[in-house]
Amino acid sequence: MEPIRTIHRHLLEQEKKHPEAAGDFTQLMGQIALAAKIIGNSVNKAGLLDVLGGAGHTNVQGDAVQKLDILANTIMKDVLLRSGTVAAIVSEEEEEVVIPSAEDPRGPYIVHFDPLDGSTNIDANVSIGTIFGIYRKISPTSEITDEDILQPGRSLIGAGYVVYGASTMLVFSSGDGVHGFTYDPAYGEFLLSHRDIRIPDVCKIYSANESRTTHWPPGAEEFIAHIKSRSEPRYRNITTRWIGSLVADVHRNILYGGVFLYPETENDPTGKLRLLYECAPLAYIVEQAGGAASTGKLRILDIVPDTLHQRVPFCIGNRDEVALYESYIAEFAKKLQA
Ligand code: P6P
Repeated sequence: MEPIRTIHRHLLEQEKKHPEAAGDFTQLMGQIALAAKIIGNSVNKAGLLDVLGGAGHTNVQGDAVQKLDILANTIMKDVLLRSGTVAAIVSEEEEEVVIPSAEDPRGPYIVHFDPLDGSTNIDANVSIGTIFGIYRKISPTSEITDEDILQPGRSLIGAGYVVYGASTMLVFSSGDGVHGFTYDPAYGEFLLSHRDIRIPDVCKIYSANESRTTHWPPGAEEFIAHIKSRSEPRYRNITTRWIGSLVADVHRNILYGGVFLYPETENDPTGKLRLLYECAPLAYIVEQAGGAASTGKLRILDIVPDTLHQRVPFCIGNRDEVALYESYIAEFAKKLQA
């Protein structure tokens, strides 16, 4: 049996590979793990606390906010802003960038996060998740600038997600592979359970909300029809799975092999999912696991954001299927122009 390996031990061993490291990243990840434990505890008891249901208002996106969204956002903000490791944070639940108060020490990192994604599933006890991405502050002064906040995903120095499901699992990468840690309440620790996760080179699953196919861009529906047809050995056993919870759908597809698709529509011409704190961190993770992520035209990690809450069309999973999706979008765009 592999020796018990806590996330903290893993982080310290990763830190040793970087002689220049001052320990801030280890401290930051430790605080994110703490926030995940606290949020997981509330999620697991949600049915018993007065945290189910709507909070009675919408967020900056116009999405109905759930009470658990607010709780998770408060926990993430409090833990990160007091950690002494961040210069600023961006949250799905915050309209503007948030910086530590004058009393709290600042650090070298910028953290983007979606505190609790999939909130429409909370009341039905379906898996939900937290997503985070970590950048270095790059502007020379202590001021927080767009240069610091609107960095492309290729500048990420770490990213990950927490999936609150049958167990609470924290999956992250700092550029040296993707590793999964499962929370063990007996120890109160995240223990290494999935070392060096690689997306299998089989497309067993496709994930899309097919109630919207008629609104997708030309080529998207034809892509799904291609892989559904099972006309190639690669797709012989393909099936569809749609939880409607981004973290859960992407996590499953990384482990089993599959592709997730949320295209733009005529009503949402830039798609539904957010670049900074949903698509870019997940794209970083999936590329580290051997997969790919695209808008259908652009590599997600190459997009330089224009605004904090920018949305993008999203195709993520097996490298071959993301490339195939891009070819369908390109082919049908050409047909339209002809
Ligand atoms: P739809 C949840 O609301 C979310 O933001 C993602 O977690 C999920 O993948 C997507 O929206 C589901 O969208 O249109 O199928 O409800």
